[in-house]
Amino acid sequence: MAITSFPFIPYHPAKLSEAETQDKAAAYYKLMDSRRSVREFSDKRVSREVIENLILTASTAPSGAHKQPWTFCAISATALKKQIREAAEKEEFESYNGRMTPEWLEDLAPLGTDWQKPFLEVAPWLIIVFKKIYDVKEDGSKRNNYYVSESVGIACGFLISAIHQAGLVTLTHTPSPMNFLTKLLNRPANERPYLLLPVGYAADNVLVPDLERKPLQEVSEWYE
Ligand code: IYR
Repeated sequence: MAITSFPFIPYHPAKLSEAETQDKAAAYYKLMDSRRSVREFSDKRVSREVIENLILTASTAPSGAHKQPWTFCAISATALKKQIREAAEKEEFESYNGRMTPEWLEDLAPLGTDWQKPFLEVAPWLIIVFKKIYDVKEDGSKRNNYYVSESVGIACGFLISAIHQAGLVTLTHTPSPMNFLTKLLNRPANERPYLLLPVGYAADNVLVPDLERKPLQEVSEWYE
């Protein structure tokens, strides 16, 4: 073990029976398999406290050297959501009308997406995730972060599962290029926009594409 003067404390993971572990694993799979990306939202209010807990959950994710290299910007302000929608749609219009390849557009066709993003205004909250490519210390000096994209990706996974288990919906929106978000949210030089997640309740009678997930044998190889 590494010689360290840093404190270690006891950790007591849940001790479950084999049967409980089996049930929990199956139940969590069932819950997560019922998640769908949703693009039509209700404007029903979601409290700030709910969003705070979702963000706290995301921030429990493991990260390189425990740097937690992320900032979650939570937006409910109507005027700002409108500005974000306008800027995102401007970029998306260009993407759908020339920047994306015909192959890409063909791959996207089953999802029914286009350049219009009304959910950016309808959803009660937008969570915009920024990755911190380095930290700025109090004296203004820079300190490196590690595996930043991996860390922030994992945190976003935690966030998406937390949103789902709270009975809310989201989608991973990546307007491209995303630098307009840095400007609109006035983010510092060490942050880069990573992902935009609208959060709210699904619209009544919402439809989602009829997609199937790959079976276990297609997504796994076993070396027992
Ligand atoms: N960013 C665009 C296009 C888009 C790209 C992929 I890959 C998707 O899975 C979905 C959409 C948009 O948000 O519409």
